[in-house]
Amino acid sequence: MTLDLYYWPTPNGWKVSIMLEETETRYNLIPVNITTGEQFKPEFLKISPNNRMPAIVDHNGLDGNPISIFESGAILVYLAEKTGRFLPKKPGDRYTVIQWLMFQMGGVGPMLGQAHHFRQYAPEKISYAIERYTKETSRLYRVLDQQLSQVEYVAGDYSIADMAIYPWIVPHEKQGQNLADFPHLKRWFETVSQRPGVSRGLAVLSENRIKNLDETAKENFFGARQFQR
Ligand SMILES: N[C@@H](CCC(=O)N[C@@H](CS)C(=O)NCC(=O)O)C(=O)O
Repeated sequence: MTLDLYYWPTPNGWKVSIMLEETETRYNLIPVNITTGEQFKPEFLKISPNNRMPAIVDHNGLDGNPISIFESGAILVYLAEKTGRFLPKKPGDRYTVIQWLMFQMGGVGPMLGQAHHFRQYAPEKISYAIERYTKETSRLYRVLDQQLSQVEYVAGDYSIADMAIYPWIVPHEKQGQNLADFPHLKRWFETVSQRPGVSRGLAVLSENRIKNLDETAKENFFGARQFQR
């Protein structure tokens, strides 16, 4: 096996497990239990200096040399190039996909992540923050709904942009969203959910899905551990 996937079952991890399953790429799964602090291990930090998963190491990179990559968007582009799938070659189409992938990386991921944080994990209920991120999530859902009223998949054909966005729509209830309010997004969500590669991607280590954070996990995610280095 030449490709190592450093992974834990969260929306950012699923992006890559879905892509690997969709392309039927063989890989060696390396669990990084982020609730117990494995993301801070020196050997993992060499691959992912931002102490976040997912990350990959391809021992047989595009030029035959080993390569390691962190940031899920970069990993998706890399795997699309390696497999020749889900990222069109034609510049117009290619940049439509990259544009929606960046929309996910710069907007959907960070904002919906903050909605999860303030709605569920923050030790105090700060109504300003809850309202701000819940409304911003609704706004981003509306942008997607509008786009999906015109095209079947986010960037036209099914692509890495869908694989990046879909995992973040899975926990829509935790973000205070009702998919019935976004009919085109709902139609897309149900279509993507039915893809066998998506089901296989979501099933990877699904027994370890994070439900409630214990004190150790909270300390690892939000406490001094993040700022020690
Ligand atoms: N922008 C990064 C975000 C990755 C990320 O936030 N991963 C989280 C889990 S979803 C993580 O590893 N957290 C560990 C930590 O906060 O220490 C990407 O898209 O790869």
